[in-house]
Amino acid sequence: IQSRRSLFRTSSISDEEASAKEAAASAESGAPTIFDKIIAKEIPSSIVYEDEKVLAFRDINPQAPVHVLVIPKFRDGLTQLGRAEERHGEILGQLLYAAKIVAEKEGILDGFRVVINNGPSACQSVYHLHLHVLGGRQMKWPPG
Ligand code: TR5
Repeated sequence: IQSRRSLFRTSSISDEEASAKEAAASAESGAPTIFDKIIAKEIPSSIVYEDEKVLAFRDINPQAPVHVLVIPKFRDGLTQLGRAEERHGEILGQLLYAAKIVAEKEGILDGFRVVINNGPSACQSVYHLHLHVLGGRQMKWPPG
């Protein structure tokens, strides 16, 4: 039964699993991510909102007409939500509030979704905490 199941698995799902696991493994080293270069403006991005502690920019591979990533400028150990500690409470609140500001700026306050992918089984690919703000189309539930 197990092998029949694997036969029916699409290759894209196993590719996704493999790259998610690879990303998680490299995150263990604490190495900088692509988002550090975006924060340092070494790589251009389409910035929607910025303040002293938070940066919000358009996702390069949008999953909805509005797809913006909200990140802390200082990662401070927050590679993923599952690594959060009590001391991160303030920045976590600021990120969530910035998501609301983004939704307002983008004109989707009446309906938007905020997503955090945590770890390989949620397909997290960049190990610098980020909120996805998605909207501009009808969302479905449950998500995939
Ligand atoms: O999969 P998770 O939840 O970790 O989300 C990471 C997100 O970062 C994905 O939605 C990617 O599309 C997005 N991403 C990856 C890169 C990138 C980006 N968004 C904007 N600009 C980007 N650059 C320049 N390079 C990326 N590798």
